[in-house]
Formats: sequence, structure tokens, C-alpha cells
Amino acid sequence: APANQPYLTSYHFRPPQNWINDPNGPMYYKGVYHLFYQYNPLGPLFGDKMIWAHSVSYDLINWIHLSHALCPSGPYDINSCWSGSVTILPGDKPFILYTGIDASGQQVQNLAMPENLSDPLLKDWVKFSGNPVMTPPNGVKDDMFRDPTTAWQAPDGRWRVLVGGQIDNEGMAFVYWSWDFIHWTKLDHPLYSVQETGMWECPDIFPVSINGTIGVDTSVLNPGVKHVLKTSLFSDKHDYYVLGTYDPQMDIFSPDTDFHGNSNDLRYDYGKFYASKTFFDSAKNRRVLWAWANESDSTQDDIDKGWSGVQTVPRAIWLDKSGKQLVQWPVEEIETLRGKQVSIHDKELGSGSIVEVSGITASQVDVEIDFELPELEEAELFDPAWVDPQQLCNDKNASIQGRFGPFGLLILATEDLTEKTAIFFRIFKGQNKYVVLMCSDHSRSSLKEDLDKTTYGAFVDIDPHHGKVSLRSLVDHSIVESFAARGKTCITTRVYPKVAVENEAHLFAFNNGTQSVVISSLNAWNMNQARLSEEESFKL
Ligand code: DQQ
Repeated sequence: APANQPYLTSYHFRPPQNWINDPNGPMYYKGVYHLFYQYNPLGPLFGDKMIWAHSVSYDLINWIHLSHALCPSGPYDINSCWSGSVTILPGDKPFILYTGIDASGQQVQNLAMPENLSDPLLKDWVKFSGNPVMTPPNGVKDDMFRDPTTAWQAPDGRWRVLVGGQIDNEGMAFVYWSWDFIHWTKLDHPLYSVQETGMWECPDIFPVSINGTIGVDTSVLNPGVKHVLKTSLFSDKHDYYVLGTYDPQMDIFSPDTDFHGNSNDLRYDYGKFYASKTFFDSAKNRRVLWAWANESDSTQDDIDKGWSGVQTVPRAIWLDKSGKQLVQWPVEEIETLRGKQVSIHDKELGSGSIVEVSGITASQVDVEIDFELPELEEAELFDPAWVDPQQLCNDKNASIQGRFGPFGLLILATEDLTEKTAIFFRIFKGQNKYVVLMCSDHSRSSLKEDLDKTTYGAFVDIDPHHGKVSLRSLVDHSIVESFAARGKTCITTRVYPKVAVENEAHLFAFNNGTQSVVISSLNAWNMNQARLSEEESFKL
């Protein structure tokens, strides 16, 4: 990164400058990955003329920035082109459905199509002359109606699409029907709604295979799949999901478990991860998840940096064997950026010990660590009143000694540990099972002030009795994406160390519990920079 830009990421997707937020319309089309995203071409803060920027890739890692796909132009989107999705119609025809902020400030849904289907990069997009195709339904406020999903075709041949909204603080996903993708009719009832959850932004719905990790097209409906419904809750800026059954006759979604939109519910990620969207990647038969990771620094910092926001590393997403939750793992292509490797094997971490992982550039690294656990009989008792894992991580931060844990990694740390981001585990003994807590503690992440240093935490649904717990962290200057137990629990965080930048950054494994744990293996790789180029420079 340039000397005056220590927080600029090296392998996370971002434009050269300015504000970005939600990923829009990701797709794989004829050998090319497309990512559109919310972008303010005028500066580093959110703007009142948001557009769809457009980039393409052959591997989801290296990207070419193209000209903007959608900019405000007609009465139906003159005040912004907000989030939406792509659906590939039969005959290989991609259609964008997006939210326009119209001339009167109301949220409407619009269509756009590629100008030239034989252009391999689909550079130019034409807005449908009949826009808008949906306007806020009766009883729905003008600014509570947005973010259409990828549409799916039910067995009756009719297209369905969801649009996020709320009525009287009841968050919901409206369903629209169409035979031709142009004329849309709203169903009387929403697909699903939950009281007191407020505005539902960026809903997503997709099938997952019940057996195995293979992803399927959004329209697939058979006994081999179940459905995921995701909502981005505007009120608390988290992406929640629930597993359940989609009934194509009634067009309703029945969740397997209660859903309230609070800390008892499942999230894709328990850190900074919002407005996410998935797509089916037919090249590798997987479902891929993108999300926006906002900054945690101040508005003034963003103005000084000239940029704000990155996209997370795309993740493959599938149903866990338990059938009770999803699992996410960075797409395998990210491993092509791995350079120099250092390893540690069979190293005991006694009480209070710390081991430096030296010989790598710790500000830009992919690290995987497997801990081997001893007999857990003596674990601290878990108090059933501890229902909020984030609070628990806050109360028991990295400096508080336990029995089994805290143990984990100290990331973007100074040599003297005055700065460090601690990603760690604690293990407790519950009523009839052990409880594994994962924490991402940023309270000491920077000597700088004016940063959001909120600690994040979540439970990891594994049985540590079997002796192992693993952690992988992707570190990229100001973002750390961590995956516990091979992707069962994920926490993404933004951190801005003052001293522990570039070559001053160190990486350690630590154990601050009274009991020893063993690093059965640790592998860390320097990460090379991804190529993010403008189209012109790419041509050279
Ligand atoms: N961001 C978009 C909206 C969406 C929100 C505007 C979610 O369409 O509801 O940039 O971050």
C-alpha cells in the first residue's frame, strides 16, 4: 500500500477511490464473473446520486473495472440507482432488476438489459422503456420498498421475485409474480414477515443441497434442497438468515426455527458484514456469497483517506451436515494469492504463553491454525444466563484469564503488544455439552481514537470434546475475516492500527488460559496483491 494509505486493502475488492456499499447483481455469465456495486463517483461518503459500478473477473480475485452500468437518467431513477439483482432468463439473457429513487423520492423497481448480448463483458446496459415495473403497494411507505432479489421460476412457469419492505415496523419480503418478467403482480401476502424487525433491506432467498456442498440454481426445487431466507436488518445492520421450506403453491416460507431478528438468530457473520447477496456459480456448481464491509473509522478519516468500504472475499456457502446452519469458506481461488509460507507444528502453548509467527508480512496474510485440546473435564461452568455471546466476549476480553482460553491469534499487533486484535476461543462446560465461544476483541486494536472498537462474539456449534478447534483469518491491512471450525462461525472486522502497519505488523498465537493447549499445526502465507485495474490499463 502507498505510504500514506496504510489501511488500503490489497486483495479485497474495491475501486481505486470513493465510497462503496452493497454488492449488486453478482453473476457468472459465459466465462466471466460480474460484480456490480453501490458506488458514489463523487466522493468518499454515501451520496444522493448513487450508481451501479461494474467490474468483471475470470477468477473472482483479479478484477477489471469497467464503465458504470447504471446511472440516474430517467424520472424513475433520477435520484439514485439503488440495490438489486440479476436473473439470467432462458436463452442466456441477463436482466437487472434494481431500485430507482424516482423524481418524487419514491422507491420503485426498474429493469435493465445488456445492450449487446454478444459483448463478452456486457459493458453497456439499457434501461427498459416501460420503467418502473413496480411502485410501492398500497399501505407501504414510499421509502420502504426496495432491493429486489434474483427471481426464480416456480414449477408453474411463473417468475417470482422478492422486494424488501416494512409495514408498521413489521419487516417483510413482498412477492411479485410475472410470466414475462415485465408485467409484475404483487401477491396479497408477503413470503414471510416478522413483527418489530423494521425495514428489511436486501432480502435473499435460495435453495441449498440437503446433502453435500454443491450449490444449485435459484429456481431448483426438489426434495434434495431446503431454502435459506436472509434479511439485512436496517435497525441493527446485521444479515440474519433462517432455514426453512418454500411452498411454491402458496408462495410462503415456513422457517424451521423461530425467527425474531435478534442475537438468538443465526447470522452469516457476527462482525461487520451487511447487505450481502449470493449467486449460483454454474462454472463450479457452488453458491457464492458477497457482502459489504463498512469502515469503522470516523467520517473525517474517510474523507482524508478518500475511500470507504470494501467487499468481503467471496465465500462459498452451503448447508452444514447438521442441517441447522450454513457454512462459509473463502472461495478456493483466493489461495492462488498465497506466497511464502511459514509453519509451526506440535507446539505446546502453556499457560500465559505467546509464540510469534515470524518470517511473513503480517499485515497481508492468510493464516490457519488447528488447536488440539486436552481433556476438558475441568472447564469453567457455563452460566445459562449468558445468552448474548457478544456481551460475554466483551465481559471476558483477551486479557481475562480463563481455564480453557482465551487462546487464539493476535493479529496486526505491535511487537510490545500495545496494539493487537485478538481473535480467540474460550471453552466452557454446559449442562450436557461443552460450549465454544469465539471472540474478536478490538478494544486494543489501535492507539488511535475515534474508531469503533466494538468487540464481537458468537458461539461455535461444535463438540470440542473431539479434541480440536480451528481458526482461519484473512488479514488485509484494515480488514480481518475470521472463520472458526472450517466456516461454522465467521466474524469480519475492520481495524486501523496506528503502529502495527505494513512491516511493523506482527502475528502471534497466544494462550491466556491456565490450561495448556497444543498448536497441532499452523500455516501462514504471505498474500500477494490482487490485480484491480481499470479497463484501459488492462488492455495494454
Ligand atoms: N443500500 C442501498 C439500498 C439498500 C441499502 C442504497 C442497504 O438499496 O437498502 O445504497 O445497505
